[in-house]
Amino acid sequence: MLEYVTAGESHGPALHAIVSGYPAGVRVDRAFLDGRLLRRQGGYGRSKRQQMETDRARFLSGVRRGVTTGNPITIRITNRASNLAKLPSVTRPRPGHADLAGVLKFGHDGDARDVLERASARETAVRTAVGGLGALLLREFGIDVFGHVVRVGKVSFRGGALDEDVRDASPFFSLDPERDPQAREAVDEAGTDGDTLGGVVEVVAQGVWPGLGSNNQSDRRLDGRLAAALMAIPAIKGVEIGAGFSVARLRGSKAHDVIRHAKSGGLVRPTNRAGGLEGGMTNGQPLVVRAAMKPLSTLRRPLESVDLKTGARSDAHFERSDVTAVPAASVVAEAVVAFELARALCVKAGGDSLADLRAGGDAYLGRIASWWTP
Ligand code: EPS
Repeated sequence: MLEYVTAGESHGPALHAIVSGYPAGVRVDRAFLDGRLLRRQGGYGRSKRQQMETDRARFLSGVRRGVTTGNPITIRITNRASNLAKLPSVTRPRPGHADLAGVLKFGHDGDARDVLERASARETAVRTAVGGLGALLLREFGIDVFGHVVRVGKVSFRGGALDEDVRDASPFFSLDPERDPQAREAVDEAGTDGDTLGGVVEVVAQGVWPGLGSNNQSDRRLDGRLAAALMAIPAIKGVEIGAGFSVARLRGSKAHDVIRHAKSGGLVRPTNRAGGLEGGMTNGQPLVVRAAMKPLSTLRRPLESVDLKTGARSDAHFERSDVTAVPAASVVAEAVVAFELARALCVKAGGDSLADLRAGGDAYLGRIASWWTP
């Protein structure tokens, strides 16, 4: 079973991930992975920390001569800003951050430093590398996972063709260059006010086989796994699949995607309100998921809090932070979706190696070819 754990503090020496169950025989395209890490560091509204880091994935196990071996894979990303021992105590918890709940949970004598070091979204760097491995596996099967930003604060971006060049040229990783200046203005205004902005990201996966995930057990439903993976990105407060919350307003007759014979053979779904998932399984349509990110909780103009050492009413702690990290969240969301899809594909096609996966995949796709083709 494809799975991973991560370790590392935001200002410790490095972030690590161990990925197990990854098939042998996949060429590890370092430029592909590092490109994603670089993209996660980008986007308008990021703090100076990103200028201090140059995130690169190094492989300490599970890869030989650039190809995965089937052994557990260890990834390391070095932190350049690794001054943990010198950082001050944090006794004034930030509303919205892990600080308060973490101190109550772990103790730490009223100091949230150890809590926030692990809660920091810096950890998503290594999750992006893990998801990149998922995306590499999917790419072998012509499955493409594309993340972009659809809202920053009150500015919504119109959708367009899923064009990497357009997205990557946008300071917000949007597909709507006309609206980027509006978003830039909103971020500048929030920054001047010592405030922060949230937004919404969307991930679309194309070429996905039907039948990934399962209706059979709750923990194998892919909609549930995707929602859990997306909600587990720091600051994500809501997840939608396909038409999402808006489908609740519709009658059943308007909510579902009818099934028709395609002229070219096979079946066609003229709409995709289900977002490519029915019954906890992919249905062969593009997968469409969205995640809503709250505004970051570290405010230069801090909110009201209480000093846990003295008990006095106090302004919350401030340390360097982004005005917005929604563009980065779109990269992380893309990564976690890719990992979940890769995991589900390994379950469906079976096999410890890429060759076995191909054989399993070919047999399956051959069996359903009169109904669905990639
Ligand atoms: C982040 C790195 C962090 C923060 C941010 C995300 O770096 P530092 O703490 O050194 O400034 O900029 O984390 C948060 C927003 C947070 O609340 O923890 C990163 O690499 O994404």
